[in-house]
Amino acid sequence: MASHDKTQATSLDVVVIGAGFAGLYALYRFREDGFSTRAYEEGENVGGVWYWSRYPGARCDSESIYYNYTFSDELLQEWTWSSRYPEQPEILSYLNYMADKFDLRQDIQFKTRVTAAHFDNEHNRWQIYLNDDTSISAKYLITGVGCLSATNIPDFKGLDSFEGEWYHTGNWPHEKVKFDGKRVGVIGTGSSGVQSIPVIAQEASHLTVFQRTPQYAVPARNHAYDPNFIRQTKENYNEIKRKMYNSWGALPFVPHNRSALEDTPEERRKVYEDAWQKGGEGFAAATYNDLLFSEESNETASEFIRNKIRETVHDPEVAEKLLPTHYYATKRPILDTYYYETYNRDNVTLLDVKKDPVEEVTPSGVRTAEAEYDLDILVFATGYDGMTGPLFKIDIHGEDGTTLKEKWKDGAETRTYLGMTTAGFPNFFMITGPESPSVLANVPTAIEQHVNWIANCIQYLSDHEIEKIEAKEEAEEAWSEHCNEVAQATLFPKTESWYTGANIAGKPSGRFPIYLAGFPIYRQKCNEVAANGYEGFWMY
Ligand code: N01
Repeated sequence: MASHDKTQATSLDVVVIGAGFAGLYALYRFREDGFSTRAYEEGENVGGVWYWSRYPGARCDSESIYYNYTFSDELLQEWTWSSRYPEQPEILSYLNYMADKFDLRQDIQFKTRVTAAHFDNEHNRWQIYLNDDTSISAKYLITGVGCLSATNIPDFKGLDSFEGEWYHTGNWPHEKVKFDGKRVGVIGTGSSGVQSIPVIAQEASHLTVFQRTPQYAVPARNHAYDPNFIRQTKENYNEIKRKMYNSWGALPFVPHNRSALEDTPEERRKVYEDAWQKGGEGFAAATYNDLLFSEESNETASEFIRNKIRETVHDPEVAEKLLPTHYYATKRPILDTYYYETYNRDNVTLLDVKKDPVEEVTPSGVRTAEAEYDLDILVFATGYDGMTGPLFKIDIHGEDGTTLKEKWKDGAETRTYLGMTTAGFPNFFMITGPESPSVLANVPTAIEQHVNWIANCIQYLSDHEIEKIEAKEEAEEAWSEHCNEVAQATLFPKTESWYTGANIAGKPSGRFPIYLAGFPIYRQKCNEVAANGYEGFWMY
């Protein structure tokens, strides 16, 4: 506790952790509502995940015209996206533009990590500890730490001995990493691997891909936006926004209102082929309405993609290694740009490390059970300790001193009320927390909905001179049960993924941590709780 002693005599209404999409909007909204607010951000600048993830080929997998804030008409009209799926620097520029437009930087302390937060029962306030050995007191603590900000670097024996360079995609250097003439290894074939592999392959002298689980990828078909399309979009943003807020994933897609099994094989092939040619997230979201519920329906989409892989990859043995077997979209669906085509290059080797596991990293490369691969650069595209990982990086103590990590027992027993609050942790709100739609909704929209709900709640508390709000245990238990029941009716829990925590060695896979009933139902439930005087909460 010595590092917590130099207490700063500063006191605020609200402390926000993070200055990415969530933290920036939270800071804006709470400040607009008249609450003294400060955000703390570990990075040197705004952006959150878009600040850290600078790996080659990094793009978003939601279309840019939807993957933005909708709270400000002015911002919607002023900002123009260049393309359907712009690269990371453009998204980072957008967040910088937003921060400047609303003059947010003056209330953000950069290069500062929140290490701990303790609820002070006597004064009903949070004491928040920073890595510069100071602390600050706030009535409300809001986390905007994202669901995917705790990087996962597998504990490979010998990594310290590696004499080349190594990087994780989620913590990429600001300077360009030069791959030309280098022997490069990429471990991991999720979204980050699938995006970076084709780009790295073009530069490296040789690329070795260490694949544990093959994935389904659908072409992104990125393209520059036509000025007319942009004009129409700007003219119609109100309607687009209405559709987003009323669709399952907070994106304006409407699936065919029928099961994949109601169509003949020929009709189905046409539906999938049209979606494949359009590319993008519509393949999962705008084809059939039961792909995530029926094993048989799911298999029709899975097999369609497997056939595309077989057609694309010239060497049948390599194609075979790339064929996924899990239910399509129960791991995060991936958009790609020439991913499968990359395996037709002479300078690319694909390894199946489920069959031939990585044994250790050596000074000169990677040794698997069967062979040794000499490498100059090793890229970990090995993902994140998702959902609870970013929260567990902060030592958060509730009203009886129990930490969030203890309460949730490393994720096995995650319990929240509405995915925003948890019993025993008063005046504490999580933006896109576990058991909310979070990463299975369009994230900026999910963030706006959460921040607006929390801001209205805090305003209510202020208006009614309430000092403390806390989820009731029975309300939390009911929400967690409901969240899990909804998930169990889908195919998601049948697949091991970062959603379930199965990607992290030793992390227990507990209840499914994402609310799957869809964004409109979720919004309605949140609104009902508020309309009923914050039903399910103790308020003092
Ligand atoms: O991480 P992942 P990611 N040995 O967990 C493998 C978002 N995102 O950074 O599947 C060998 O998906 C692991 O194998 P397996 C998006 O939500 C979005 O790619 O666990 N391999 C897997 O292949 C996404 O879903 C965008 O068997 C190991 C890979 O590493 C989420 O972030 C871009 C291993 C990790 O894949 C995470 O994506 C990037 C080991 N010990 C990210 N440990 C866009 O918007 C792990 N792996 C486009």
